[in-house]
Amino acid sequence: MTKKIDIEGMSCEHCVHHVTEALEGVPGVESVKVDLKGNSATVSGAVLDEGLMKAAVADAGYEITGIS
Ligand SMILES: [Cu+2]
Repeated sequence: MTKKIDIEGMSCEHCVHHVTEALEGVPGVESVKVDLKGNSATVSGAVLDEGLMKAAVADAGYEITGIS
């Protein structure tokens, strides 16, 4: 499955790197593509746990404001 995640707090490529690493560390996530201008990320994997993704991004210092 693939989900689009809205993320608040990203301002530069370092943020993109942090968010990408955070999401890649979530069990089940196979690929992550962060869109800095769109304040979003596209995440793919067999299983995507919204709670784990929210927690991982929060730990990195950003906020998931929506998942669709
Ligand atoms: Cu930054």
